[in-house]
Amino acid sequence: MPEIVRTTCPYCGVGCGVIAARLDDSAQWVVRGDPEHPANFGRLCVKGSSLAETLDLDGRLLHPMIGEQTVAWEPALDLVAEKFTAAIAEHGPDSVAFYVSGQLLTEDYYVANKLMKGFIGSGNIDTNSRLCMSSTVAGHVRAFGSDTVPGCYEDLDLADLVVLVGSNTAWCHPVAFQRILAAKARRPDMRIVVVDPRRTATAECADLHLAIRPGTDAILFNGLLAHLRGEEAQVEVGVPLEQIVQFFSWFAETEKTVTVWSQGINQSSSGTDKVDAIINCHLQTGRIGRPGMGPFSLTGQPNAMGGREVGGLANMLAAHMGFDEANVDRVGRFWASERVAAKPGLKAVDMFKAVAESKIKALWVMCTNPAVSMPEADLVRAAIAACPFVVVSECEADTDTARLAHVRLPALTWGEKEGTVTNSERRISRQRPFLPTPGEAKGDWWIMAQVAQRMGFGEAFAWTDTGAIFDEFCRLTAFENHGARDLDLSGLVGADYESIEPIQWPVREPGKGTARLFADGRFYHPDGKARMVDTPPRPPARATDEAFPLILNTGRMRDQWHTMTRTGRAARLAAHAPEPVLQVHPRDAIRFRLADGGLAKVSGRRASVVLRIAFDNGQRPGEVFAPIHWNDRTSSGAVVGTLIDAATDPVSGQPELKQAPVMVEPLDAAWHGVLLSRNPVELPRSFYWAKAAGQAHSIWRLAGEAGEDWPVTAKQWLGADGEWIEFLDPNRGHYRGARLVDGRLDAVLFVFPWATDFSPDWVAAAFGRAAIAGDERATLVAGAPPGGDRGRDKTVCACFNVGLEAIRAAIRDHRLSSAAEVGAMLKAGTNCGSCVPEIRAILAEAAPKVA
Ligand SMILES: Nc1nc2c(c(=O)[nH]1)N[C@H]1C(S)=C(S)[C@@H](COP(=O)(O)OP(=O)(O)OC[C@H]3O[C@@H](n4cnc5c(=O)[nH]c(N)nc54)[C@H](O)[C@@H]3O)O[C@H]1N2
Ligand SMILES: Nc1nc2c(c(=O)[nH]1)N[C@H]1C(S)=C(S)[C@@H](COP(=O)(O)OP(=O)(O)OC[C@H]3O[C@@H](n4cnc5c(=O)[nH]c(N)nc54)[C@H](O)[C@@H]3O)O[C@H]1N2
Ligand code: SF4
Ligand SMILES: [Mo]
Repeated sequence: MPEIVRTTCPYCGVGCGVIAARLDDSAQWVVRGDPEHPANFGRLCVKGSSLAETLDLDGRLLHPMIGEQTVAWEPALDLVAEKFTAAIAEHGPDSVAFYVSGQLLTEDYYVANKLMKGFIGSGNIDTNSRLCMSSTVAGHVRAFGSDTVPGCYEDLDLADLVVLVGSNTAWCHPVAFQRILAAKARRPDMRIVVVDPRRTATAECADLHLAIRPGTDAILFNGLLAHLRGEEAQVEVGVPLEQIVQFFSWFAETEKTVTVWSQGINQSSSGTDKVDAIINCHLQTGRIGRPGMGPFSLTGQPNAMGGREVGGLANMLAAHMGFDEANVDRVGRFWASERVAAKPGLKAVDMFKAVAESKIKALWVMCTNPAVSMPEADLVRAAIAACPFVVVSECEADTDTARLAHVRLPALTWGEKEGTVTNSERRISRQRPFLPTPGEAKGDWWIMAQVAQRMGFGEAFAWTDTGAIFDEFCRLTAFENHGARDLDLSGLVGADYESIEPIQWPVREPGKGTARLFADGRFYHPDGKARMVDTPPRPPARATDEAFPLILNTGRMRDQWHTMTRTGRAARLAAHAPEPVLQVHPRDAIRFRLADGGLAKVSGRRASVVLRIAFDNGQRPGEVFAPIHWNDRTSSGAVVGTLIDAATDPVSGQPELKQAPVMVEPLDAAWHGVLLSRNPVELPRSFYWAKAAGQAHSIWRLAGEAGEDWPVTAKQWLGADGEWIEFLDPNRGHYRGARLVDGRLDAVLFVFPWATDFSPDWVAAAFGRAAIAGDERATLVAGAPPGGDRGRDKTVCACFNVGLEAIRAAIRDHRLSSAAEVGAMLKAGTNCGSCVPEIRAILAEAAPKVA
């Protein structure tokens, strides 16, 4: 019997509908876009379309663990309840804390919030959305009186001007970006402006790219506001005046303008003001809530919005209600609890400071990896390690944070769990399970409800399924609402949970969602009006100096998700960026003696990381960029959060993650290596390594400072038994060794005396084979593929595995001049489209030579 399950992608806030299908029990699941889902109409980006490659159970946490001991659920839940109860009894409710995530489902999130704020009676629940969306939440509340996203994706189709600010939409919200490009293809007069210090893949597609000095967005948008009011403005943001004039006049003359922003705005010590500086320009022109126009914050995580709805941020109570007396009373009556928290709790940065100061005696981390993703990650790690009792709910057995836990609780994850998520346009969609429950794993809501019952809050946590939780949440949004709160799901109360179709809140009547708000000029401040907030520009909190002369900007790569626990499983996704690199302008490279492809030590005040240098002309001189994804499981030391001070926005508490002063120095290695192995390898010494997924193996890039006796070292790492084929040139520092077990390739190590982007694709392919023929064995250590070419290339299109060289050759040989022509010839860019901006950049680079 064919099985088909409609669900939602677990990655970004675009919230694409996904169909998982298989022909019968024995077949593999395949995943494709849901043509009927209004967020994507069938499209998926490369991460979404690779989901089926991430479903294996390798490395999953399948049983509760106390320390290193596997235990049954009963003792684990009892211990958690006992430790939290004891801490509360001895030190009060504010001595415990939950740190949760925008990747929890709404039902999970609701239970977490109800338990902490409703029954433990503390506001100490905060979320990784503090690092992500909190400046936008605060900016919305100041301007609108509510945390409301006024518009929807259709506005991107209808706009005549789309301004993308601090958003690498092409890589981070690819399906929304495809929508913008499709609109532009239909209506070439439509314009795209990108405001980003870097020339990103997004900027490659823009009509105008303002590569502003980091942190100057408020100056730019205050200047725009003055221009719109017919006033003079000084706009010194590090770009030529003509470009500013061009942007201002396009904005002034284009009624249908959407301004999209994300982390380049939010992750700032003045993020809330920057959000309001953008909103001010839309309020000034009345461009809000009408088709094709509005300020539009793209949410990052799949359920960042759902978390904001239930009240997962420490400074909100529940369901868009704050901590004023009337709301505390109202929520208390709804939950039938007399202990509802009466004041906000600790925001993420302050929460981990309180952990460090021993004020938090019991901490529960769910569905997030703060040991990697927090600023001052080194201090956060030390704080968690010293906390008397730490619980981590995870689907992975080993993460940088889980390593520090006293108790690890196995959570169901995407494909297994059930609930709802809300995307960037306020659209609620179902996530539905299609895989069997692995091991003893349980839904996050179930785990918390069990602990709540053991803490004595039984009746309030007695649900038997997620549908009942969702219904309770909908009733809370409707409770004594009378139009006073934007978040109103009264039309979903009593709905058939199984068959809920994607719908945008507010839902005041069954089946009737709301695409846009505020077109009527009514907002949620008591007087019904919006507020223009004064937003005097402030520079980033930390300035460069002689010791730390460069600004480190951090963010995302196209094909990885956060700390790589899911995307890191797919070989297809590893190909685009197999190592953590530091992007550096060639001018800075000269200044700091850095070589393209060499290693460098990047230092902040307390810590340093090692990254590979990549020259990039799209970087502004004086600024470098590093990805956030690599962690202690995938690298020897590339956690960029350790370099960043936790300077926060005074209103939102969001930390400044985009502008950190650093020093960069070249790192001379005695040797460089590439290691491929079918099995995990414990690398015994502290040198540089970064690990990536291969098809049937993993691949490590290595480097070390001291020479090795390679035939000996290789066998220490990989095992001396089995059959070894080796090549050694001791004088020139080359070594190549392959280990076969029962005729099958087990591991290969290549060592070079210099840095190289050597990529042994022909050896990688050999891992797929059951046996290696005798005459083929020598090619394993040949240092070049049988054909002769050294096989060095960079994957551009991950869907069809098309490399940079093939695209360059096709452009050159066939005089191709558009991404569409490249697609027609090589298929590159024709599936998910994520690489189209890169193909355009390759075309641009080739253009003068063709002409
Ligand atoms: N591939 C991929 N996609 C993702 C994610 C992922 O991990 N991988 N994560 C998801 C999540 S949770 C989030 S929050 C979103 C984030 O999505 P984005 O915000 O688009 O991604 P980032 O790379 O963090 O940063 C965006 C841009 O801000 C720019 N920037 C830095 N400083 C400034 C500045 O001062 N002014 C301006 N105007 N720009 C600046 C950076 O150069 C960068 O290009 O992505 C989501 N989508
Ligand atoms: N320097 C710097 N730091 C940043 C950012 C930046 O741009 N620069 N961006 C920030 C932003 S916007 C974000 S959103 C954060 C993201 O940072 P994190 O939230 O720390 O990153 P993830 O890897 O998404 O962590 C999710 C964890 O949940 C686990 N998990 C997956 N599914 C489930 C489930 O169903 N239940 C449970 N219990 N666990 C599950 C995964 O295995 C993983 O370990 O990083 C922030 N940190
Ligand atoms: S754009 Fe990609 S990552 Fe985001 S929801 Fe859609 S398929 Fe998933
Ligand atoms: Mo995020």
